[in-house]
Amino acid sequence: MDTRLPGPRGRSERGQGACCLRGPDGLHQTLPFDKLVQRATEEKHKEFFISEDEKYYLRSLGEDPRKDVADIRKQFPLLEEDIKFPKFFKEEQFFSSVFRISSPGLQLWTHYDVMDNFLIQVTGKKRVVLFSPRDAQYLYLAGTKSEVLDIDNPDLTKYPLFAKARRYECSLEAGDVLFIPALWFHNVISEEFGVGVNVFWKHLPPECYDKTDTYGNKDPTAASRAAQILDRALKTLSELPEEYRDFYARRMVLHIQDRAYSKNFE
Ligand SMILES: O=C(O)CCC(=O)C(=O)O
Repeated sequence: MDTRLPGPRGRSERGQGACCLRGPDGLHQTLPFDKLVQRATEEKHKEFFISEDEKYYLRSLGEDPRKDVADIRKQFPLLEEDIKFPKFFKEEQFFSSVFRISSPGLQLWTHYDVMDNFLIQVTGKKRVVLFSPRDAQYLYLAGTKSEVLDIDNPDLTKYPLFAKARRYECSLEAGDVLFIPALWFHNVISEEFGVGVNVFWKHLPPECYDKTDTYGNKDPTAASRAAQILDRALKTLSELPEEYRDFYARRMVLHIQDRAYSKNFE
């Protein structure tokens, strides 16, 4: 069974209540919170949905996941007293705090978020592999995620450039806090049953962020607008015969490199 999950999947509805899980077939199942935690601690289950070695993952959400962001202090008020966020940002920069519970062996695919983030490990061990945003060209991106799922044994015939991506690896244990800067790619594997909390905050001026973003992973509005304009430019280029399209596309790439790449890197 493939234990790598495509990003957040668990859904919590209130601390003591039911958790909603999405199976591979897209169907939703609910499980009482204590049962979810119980199953997440087990490597092999007596009770399961699909297979005895299935993995469980809780990623808490806001009251209305389409409108509200997760704040562990609101959805799990009993834990509020226990939560003290590191004071590295102003209260008004706070975006979300996400409760995460994972089975041993659960792996989240490589992705980036658009906000700075503290990943706080409460219990269990986790391996985190990070890639610089400047290695994005080697990661075969589909949106915010990398298509290279098996980062330890990548298929280099399919993904030859991945060999050039430089990985930074660390191990988190209970009490450790990892700072994951915005745009840094991260791949997380829980080596043991794990409980953790994320804190995301806005380090850019608030107007830069997409107001409809409840997960902290929608690109800043200027980046999305620029991507739309680029799509229009590409459509316009497609009016040309292939040889011309290729020539002008290469000139555009050079123009972008010259005008928009930072001179401070490399
Ligand atoms: O630790 C986890 O379960 C996931 C962490 C993560 O993806 C994040 O911090 O954005």
